[in-house]
Amino acid sequence: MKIDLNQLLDSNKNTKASHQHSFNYLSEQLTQKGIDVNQLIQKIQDFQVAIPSWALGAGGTRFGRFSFKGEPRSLEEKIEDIGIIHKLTNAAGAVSLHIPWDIPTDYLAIKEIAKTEGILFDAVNSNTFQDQPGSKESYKYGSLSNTNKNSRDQAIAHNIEVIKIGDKLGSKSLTVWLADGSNFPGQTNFQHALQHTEDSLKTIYKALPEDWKLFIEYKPYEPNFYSTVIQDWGTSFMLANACGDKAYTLVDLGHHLPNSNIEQIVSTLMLKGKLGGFHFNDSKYGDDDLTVGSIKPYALFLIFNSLVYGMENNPQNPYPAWMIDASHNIKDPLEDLIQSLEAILEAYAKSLLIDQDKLKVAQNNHDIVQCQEILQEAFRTDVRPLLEKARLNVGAAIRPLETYRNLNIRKNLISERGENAVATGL
Ligand SMILES: [Mn+2]
Repeated sequence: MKIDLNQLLDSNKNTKASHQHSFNYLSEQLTQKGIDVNQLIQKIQDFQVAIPSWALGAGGTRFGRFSFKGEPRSLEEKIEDIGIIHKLTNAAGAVSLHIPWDIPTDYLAIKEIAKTEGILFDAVNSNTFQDQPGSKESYKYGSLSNTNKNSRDQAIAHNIEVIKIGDKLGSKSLTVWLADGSNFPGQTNFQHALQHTEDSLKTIYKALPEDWKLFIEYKPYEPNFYSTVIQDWGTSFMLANACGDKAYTLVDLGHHLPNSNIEQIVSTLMLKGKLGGFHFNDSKYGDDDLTVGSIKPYALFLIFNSLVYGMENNPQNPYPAWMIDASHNIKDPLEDLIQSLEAILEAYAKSLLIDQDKLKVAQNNHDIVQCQEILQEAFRTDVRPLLEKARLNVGAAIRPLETYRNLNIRKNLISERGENAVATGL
């Protein structure tokens, strides 16, 4: 299904007056503070987040999966769904493919659909956390870290295959997340597991095209519950350094133990020029993969403060690759993604409002109260009219979720694809 531009214009007509009213008020307030509102809106307009190919269908838990109606039945339909979100929000201009769940069958056709929808191919993701039908070796006891060389070699070959697939589509980076670890004390030798992982990653790294990056994701636990080989940012950072200049750490918000200071991790990595990728989600207990901003919006704002500071002050760090890594178990996946994008842009816009010069003075004067006031002044600002304006400027929906519902998009997808259409891959 395609969204007609006239439908968007019609929908915007109904909300334009109330948007204009709140935008004028906010714009005047910000201008009085010496903020360049147009520059701010341009930055919001430019911010693009990749949608992973596994996020368009209903996810599940280890207890079960409740499918959502009208799910995309092919990679083509997944990209069409991202196109719908992008038309509404102007913030989802990229797709991140999971291999082997979403291997293109017709590269030219896929590239054409993506081009029509204005979607770029961002990082490609390898999968060595499950055995594929017919595969010779098993990952039951690990992939890149396995004591069995044949399993390691198979996992290395898979990653190199993923690079080749991504290269044909125009991707420029590979994300490696390993499920490798152990469930019980004594099960593995920590040093051997780490050494094997480093050696395997170095072999994959050698296969990277010149202009590619390798992102190494970390996670403290799950699916293994005693130890994980790449358990934290320090291990990832160490491995990235061992690989070389094109290897970076990837931060996934859900991949930390409770109450970890993620904003500090971000700052450290950007200072060292090693934050390559970033996965958004929210969590209450562990890697819950909940809608971005649904649980800890203030933490997200503080993390964005570190990200914005790094983007403005650390030329040694590349522009990070943004992706939403959430799971939609009971919500319409497209509505959930629209909510996540809104939360991301809100946190981004708020952190752009922080008066960095004033904050620096307050920090140097050890005026802690003033430091907090400066941060919270930005956080308390309702920036939604700025987001609306950024969308209105490019012909997207002023209020994407409202428009999604008014246009009956899910109903249309169901009538096109059927009630029982289940997303491939998951
Ligand atoms: Mn992730």
